[in-house]
Amino acid sequence: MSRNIYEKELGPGLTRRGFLKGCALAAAALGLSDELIPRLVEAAASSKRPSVVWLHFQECTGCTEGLLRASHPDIGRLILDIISLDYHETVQAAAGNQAEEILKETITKEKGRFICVVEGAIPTKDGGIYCKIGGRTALEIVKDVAPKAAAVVAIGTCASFGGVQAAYPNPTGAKGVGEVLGKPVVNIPGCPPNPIAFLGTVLHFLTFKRLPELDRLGRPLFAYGRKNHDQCERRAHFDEGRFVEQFGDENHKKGYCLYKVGCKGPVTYANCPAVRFNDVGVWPVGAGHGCIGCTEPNFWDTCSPFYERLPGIRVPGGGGVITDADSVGKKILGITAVAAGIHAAVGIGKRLTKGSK
Ligand code: FSX
Ligand code: SF4
Ligand code: F3S
Repeated sequence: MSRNIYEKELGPGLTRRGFLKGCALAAAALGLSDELIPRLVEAAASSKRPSVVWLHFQECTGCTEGLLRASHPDIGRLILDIISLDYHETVQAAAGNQAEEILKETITKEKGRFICVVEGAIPTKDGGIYCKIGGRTALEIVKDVAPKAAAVVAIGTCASFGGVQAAYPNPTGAKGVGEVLGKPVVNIPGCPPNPIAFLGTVLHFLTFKRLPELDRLGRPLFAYGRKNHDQCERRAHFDEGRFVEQFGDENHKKGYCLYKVGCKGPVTYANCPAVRFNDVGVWPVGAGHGCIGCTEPNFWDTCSPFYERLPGIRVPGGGGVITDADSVGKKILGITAVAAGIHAAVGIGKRLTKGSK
């Protein structure tokens, strides 16, 4: 059964076992009680799959790679089974005028019903000339497509907040989708994001006919409601003052806390330790590297240098409070201001849920 444009690449469809496994993972991430799981499975199995138009702008395509080519085939397959991926510039077979025709046709035929997924930031400087597809700027495309959609999902930190392109000095004036549109969007940040955050959001939408609850930055609370630091398996070491002093030392080998070698888990809202990545169940800190805060707005500026410790964190075990507000500190302290600015720009909140029912 040719159900979407990616079918040929992935081979035969999802097995029943894989389908249920993917649903169970999404249900766990969403924090659903056992009684609600059959409802989610039923919604996922429904033949009414929402049409998805997936736009690519300034990015590395890691979000698509992470989602669809994950070494977690069940997740990738399930995502493709519950949506109708009608336009996706990276994976579609169509090219040139034919591709542009498909886009036009889909947004006309599915107006008010399709989901617009945006991957990548949008350059706004000099009329947006730094990213063009089919003769139109990213700015023109997103302003044409997004208002016709039932919901807009920004996938990855680039689409959510500008990402690496928006890092100082942001030569192309790159911005996130919500800021460019001046209206609420669902942000699924991460560089790249965990596929479960996207899958859970779509399944929530299909099951309950509304988007999941969002935080003030438009991020689904089920995935971004808690700090990595509060769910980290190394947290006991932090609390007891046992730290890696430098990469490769004895404490690193023992799996101690990575705070002193730059981990930004204490200021990063994500569920990486709980959900982990791929079939092998790893996440950066689990693999011995500090979190660099990739789900946070402007983390390239605010969380770097990545190997310097966060200031202003109470360090147990005699370490005291790191008060030397060096460059990292000043930038980290700026996170709240930046976040508040974005919030004001996109006005995320209840309106989104209401508007997309
Ligand atoms: Fe950005 Fe997506 Fe980072 Fe890349 O395409 S969030 S650069 S991993 O993957 O947009
Ligand atoms: Fe885990 Fe990093 Fe927090 Fe240490 S600082 S407990 S490694 S999240
Ligand atoms: Fe990103 Fe930190 Fe998770 S770097 S992938 S939010 S551990």
